[in-house]
Amino acid sequence: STTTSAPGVVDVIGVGAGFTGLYLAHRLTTAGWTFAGFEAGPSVGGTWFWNTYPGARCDVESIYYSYSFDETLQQEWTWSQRFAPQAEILRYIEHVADRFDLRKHFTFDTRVVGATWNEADRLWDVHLDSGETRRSRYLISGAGGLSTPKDFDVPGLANFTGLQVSTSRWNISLDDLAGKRVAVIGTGSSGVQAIPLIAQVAEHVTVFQRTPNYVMPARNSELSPEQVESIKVDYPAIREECRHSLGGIPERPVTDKAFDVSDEERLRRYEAAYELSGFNGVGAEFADLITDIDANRTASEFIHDKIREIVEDPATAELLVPKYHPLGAKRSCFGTDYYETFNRPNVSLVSLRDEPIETMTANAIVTSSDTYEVDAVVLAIGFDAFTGPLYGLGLTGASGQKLQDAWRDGVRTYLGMMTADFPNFFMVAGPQSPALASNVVMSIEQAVDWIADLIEHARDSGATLIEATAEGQNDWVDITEETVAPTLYATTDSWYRGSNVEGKPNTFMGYVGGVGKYRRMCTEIAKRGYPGVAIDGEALSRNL
Ligand code: NA7
Repeated sequence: STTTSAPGVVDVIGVGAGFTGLYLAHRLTTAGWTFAGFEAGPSVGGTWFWNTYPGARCDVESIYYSYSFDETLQQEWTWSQRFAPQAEILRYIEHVADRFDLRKHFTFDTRVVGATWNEADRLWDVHLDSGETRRSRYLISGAGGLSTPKDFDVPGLANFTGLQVSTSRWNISLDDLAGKRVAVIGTGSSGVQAIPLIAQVAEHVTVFQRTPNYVMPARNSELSPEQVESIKVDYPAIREECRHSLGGIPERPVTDKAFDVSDEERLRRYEAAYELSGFNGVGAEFADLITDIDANRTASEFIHDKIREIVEDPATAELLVPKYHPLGAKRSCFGTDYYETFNRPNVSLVSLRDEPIETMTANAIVTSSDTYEVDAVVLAIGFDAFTGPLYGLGLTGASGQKLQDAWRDGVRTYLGMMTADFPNFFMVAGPQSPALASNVVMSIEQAVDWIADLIEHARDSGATLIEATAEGQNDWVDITEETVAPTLYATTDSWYRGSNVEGKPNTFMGYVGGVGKYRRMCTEIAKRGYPGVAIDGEALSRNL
């Protein structure tokens, strides 16, 4: 049963076959929609298909970072580790694709390169890199938020003739770096995970660090059968708890503030939290760590001291101390032997704040004060977050403007899922949603379900046009800004704010009020008949 009678028109086109695309295909086809998915890569997996660099794993525990929509699925799949490596997460995604027979809904090796709203027919004309155009009533992006690699904006890179590889498009084996002099540029989550493993095989690793980050021990471990069992017996209840939490993982209830306790007590608590690690570790020990800079300083300095304890060379330790931003205000990293790696005789650190890269030669990186001869350069420089993948879709909206023009001064969305002037277009894990400040798989399920309910609601009333109202969008932008304003995210440079990409507008692109609160708002909006959304041109007034 389809709503679109025109020949060759599909109800929904979905972009991407990662965690979002696969659940979209499952949810929508189960509800009777026709669905065509397009995936640029040769297979399923998205992020977990491409990011195969050594040490790649998720910082959210796998028992949570997995689908919750099917009880049998979560009972039959067994994670081997607390933080599963990339290969195991990819195997899981492949298992889901096969188990629910989802591959047949996708065309692989095919990238969406343009999409134009056709107002007369109320359809999207979706242009593919194969040269074909496909038409759909709805267009839903599952292109992800951290999927478009940042331009390789390192001076002189083109001169370098040695081995060059990026973490986000890793296409060599670790053995290819054996015995080589390797430069690693970038010390975010990817660099932090890769560096200790590269150091084990390379002759020498020189780490080029621009901004030192907080790296807490991941404390990864094998999951015992007993641990797995204890999760599985309670899985539905645990998932429900996650849905109503702040970050989509079970929360430690913390209500007191850093200065409510004595210095000794605070230190004792940080020590205990340091043993927990993860997002429930030191950064979550007191309720005011992300809002009060003085409170935060106590936690930040606790980590600074840990670094000074671990790293033997005092000068290297000082360079590694993250002194430019408060703990948690840009994405924290979780590592295995990260700081310990700098005690190895074959690892050295270059601070790009002290000696920026000026150029490269065929076999060296030249900074303002030295020349570093290397055989290989590993780029771990991050992504054009949120808007990169969306602009890559080449959307043209109802008034003929491109999405990047509509958002020239900053992102504007309704609930992070829709944007005015782009009717029947939806984003999952988009900007101004809580997705990338949370267990993203759980946020993806919530968004897909909400969008599916909305288009079913429209179908039930025979409507074919869904668009965010200007009023709804203004209110949501205000809410995201009011939510972030009292936090330290608001004043810290990070990819959440577009600071890592030259020329990007400096606005915070997440919603940090928590997944539980967000879910309640979204559910309430649906119950009230979708204020903030015009359906066939009709909108209820005042939304949020
Ligand atoms: P990130 O977290 O954006 O880290 C990129 C790193 O590369 C970071 O240390 C940057 O320094 C550095 N960088 C970026 N551009 C350059 C140039 N041109 N020269 C030198 N150094 C540079 O990306 P990741 O892939 O590690 O992680 C992305 C997310 O994936 C992560 O947050 C998790 O959510 C999963 P900067 O801090 O900008 O000074």
